[in-house]
Amino acid sequence: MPRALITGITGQDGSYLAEFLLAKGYEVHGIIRRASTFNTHRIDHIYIDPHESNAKMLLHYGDLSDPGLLTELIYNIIPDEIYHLGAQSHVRVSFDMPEFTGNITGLGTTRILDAMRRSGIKSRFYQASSSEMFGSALPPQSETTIFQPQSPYAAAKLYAYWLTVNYREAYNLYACNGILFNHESPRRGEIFVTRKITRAVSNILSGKQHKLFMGNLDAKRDWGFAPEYVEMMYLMLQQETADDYVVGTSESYSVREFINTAFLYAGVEIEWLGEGIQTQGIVKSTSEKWNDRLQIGQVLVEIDPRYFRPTEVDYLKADISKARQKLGWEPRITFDELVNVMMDYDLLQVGITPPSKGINAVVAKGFGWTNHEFANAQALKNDIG
Ligand code: NAP
Ligand code: G4F
Repeated sequence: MPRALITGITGQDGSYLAEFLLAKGYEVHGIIRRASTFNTHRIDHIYIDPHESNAKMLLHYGDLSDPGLLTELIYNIIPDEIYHLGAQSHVRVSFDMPEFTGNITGLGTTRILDAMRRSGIKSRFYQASSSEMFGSALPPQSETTIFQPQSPYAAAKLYAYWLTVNYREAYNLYACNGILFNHESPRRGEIFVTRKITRAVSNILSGKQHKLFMGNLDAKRDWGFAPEYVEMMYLMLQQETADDYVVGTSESYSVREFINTAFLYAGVEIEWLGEGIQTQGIVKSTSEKWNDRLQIGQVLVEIDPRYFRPTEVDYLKADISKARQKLGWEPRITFDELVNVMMDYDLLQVGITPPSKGINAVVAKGFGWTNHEFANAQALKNDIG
């Protein structure tokens, strides 16, 4: 039975990857941080008590700041594959905590690679590199684009990227960089922009929130569906030789377009007034359902400069030619389907029956294994089976 070790197993990607590898028959080991409250909600549904003979997911306490422990874990587990996803992953926060971000997001990778080198264990290694490393480089960005990082997070990821390349060349390790563009899902952390928007739309429609306060509306991102992207992580480690790959959709949309699409799916048309920090998103029209809750002209979106970044990444759009050619990568979930599935989930959380077009689309395209998010939703049970 193949054995994998995942750092960051409690995160968005770690949870999907764990599910994916368990379904492939792997024994999955994950490193989790001790917290004063439970932080395992994304993996609770796949957890089986280790005393049971069918328990294939085993969790170990650890931290990326602790090299001795990482070495011990790798030495004892002897994983065939290591997926290094753990990081301080928020770009805005990295400006507030630059040194911490360097320590965890940058040096964390060194600690794992060096644990592999010192223990002599020949695991295959995946580094969660990021399109954020391209920074101000013009789109479309590919494996050969020159990196121009614009944040402490991007600089830390770039250091980790080069360490991965260096250990591959210096010590002949099977080590890959997946340079992944933004990928989202109902499990996305609540302070990343997509989830902030889908939660806010749902909260506004249920009367729990009055307005959505935003930063830069004009930044453009190449947004894909996270469960698809973890399949690519796995594929990168199954090749004959280790290499680095860009993974994205090759389509790009602005934050403003994301907001429009999310509101519209729920039955609210947004019109934009003003410019810069005076920009406002108001209700242009609504479906009948919201007549008693929203008024035409009501302000739903405003700008709060607190959410601006000291330096911004304006435009990310992937050139996926290499992954397409060598890994057979073809993104399956469209931008609209992604927004829809996130909206379906967040509407359910506030007790609103969602249109369900999103969940039906992802199930129809073979992502039935993401269904647990919707398992308690009576309204959807008949649809998703
Ligand atoms: P995420 O949801 O923020 O998850 C980050 C994970 O890292 C969590 O499990 C977190 O644990 C863990 N972690 C943080 N600090 C740690 C530490 N000191 N020691 C051990 N574990 C620690 O991130 P994600 O969206 O799943 O992304 C996964 C990886 O891909 C990250 O490295 C991210 O930078 C990178 N990436 C993400 C995207 C994207 O669009 N999602 C794109 C490119 C690259 P807790 O749960 O305890 O906080
Ligand atoms: O959702 P975001 O915070 O993601 P960002 O900065 O692109 O980083 C994410 O993707 C990277 C891959 O490129 C990952 F490496 C990284 O770990 C993370 O997953 O912000 C997206 C855009 C930015 O331009 C930001 O300025 O949305 C803009 N934005 C506008 N208002 C906002 C907000 N972002 C957040 N988080 N909150 C706002 O209110």
